[in-house]
Amino acid sequence: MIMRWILPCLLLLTACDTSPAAGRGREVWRFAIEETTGSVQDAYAQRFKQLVEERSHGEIDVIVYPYGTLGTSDQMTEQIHNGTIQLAMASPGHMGKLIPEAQAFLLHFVLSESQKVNHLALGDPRLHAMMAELYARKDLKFLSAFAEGWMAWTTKMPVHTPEDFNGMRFRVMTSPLLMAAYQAYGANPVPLPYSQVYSALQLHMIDGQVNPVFAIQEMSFYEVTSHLVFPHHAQFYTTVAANPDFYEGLSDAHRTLLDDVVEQLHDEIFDIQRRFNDERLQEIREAKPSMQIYELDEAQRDAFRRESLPIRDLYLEIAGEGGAQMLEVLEQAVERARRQLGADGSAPQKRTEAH
Ligand code: 6CS
Repeated sequence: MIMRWILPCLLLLTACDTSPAAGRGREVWRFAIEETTGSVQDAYAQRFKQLVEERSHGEIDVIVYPYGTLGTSDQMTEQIHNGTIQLAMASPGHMGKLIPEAQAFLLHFVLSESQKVNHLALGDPRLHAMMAELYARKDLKFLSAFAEGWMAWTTKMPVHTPEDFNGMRFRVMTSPLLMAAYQAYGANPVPLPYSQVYSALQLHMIDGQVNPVFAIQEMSFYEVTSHLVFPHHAQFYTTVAANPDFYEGLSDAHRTLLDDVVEQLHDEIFDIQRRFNDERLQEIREAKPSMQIYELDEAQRDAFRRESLPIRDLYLEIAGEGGAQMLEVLEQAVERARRQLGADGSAPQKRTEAH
């Protein structure tokens, strides 16, 4: 609670040179991420910092705040709103409370099995335009969105069928649709902030959680679970958001610079997340040889897919007309990307190499 007020005040006091007005000398752009140092979001933010600082020839300093320094994801969104920070990662897994339509990206079995197809689809300009409109209504500037890899389950017991979730206390991010999604499999979903997941697993308050492999490794979730399961049901998807007054107040040159960097990073981060997820899976294997690591087969995935379908109706109920449009455009984008990339993109890749 104290941090909630003291930190923003401190940032305000030290932000005298962050005025967006042109010609006031050096600017400071504060960028909060929802993950720790060494994560995919950190790689994004560090590269963003490097490119912005280089291209502005010292006119802009970017300060990256890793998860934990400014509070939870919800608190970071609040800080973009009140302008104490200029930029932040904002994942629909938490943001869905504020923008229900964004929960389309949390639905299971909507995406392709091919990461290339998903990357192309998730970059669809129509999706970005819709997100921009929704964010603007909530007084946020939408800058970009990208996937961070396949979501994987780490649990204390084997999971092959929806019945295996029966009664399992399963941690999800805090958006309501995620709770419903795991209730549909029979689990007892427990919404918790990211920072509390490890200790909740360690203290047996929960039996499992879901996150991409790089996060499972760096947050040590594998240490306190025994099974790592790849259902390939969803990707971890996040957005980059800014304070709208900050964005509008930038000089034309700095706004263009920001837009260009964000555009460039969209493809760069795709390769980075693939590398991180592949390398970290190997690290988990080496650090804990007893970890049971497996993929669900097609029949098993079908069973989960069937159980997940009613959640689409719930999504449409929660997210209304805008949500229906978002889901339709997302499905069309996936289909179009599948056709565009052909067999190469749409053929299931050797999955353990393509997380
Ligand atoms: O599970 C979570 O809450 C978090 N997981 C990742 C990979 N990034 C940020 C998010 O808050």
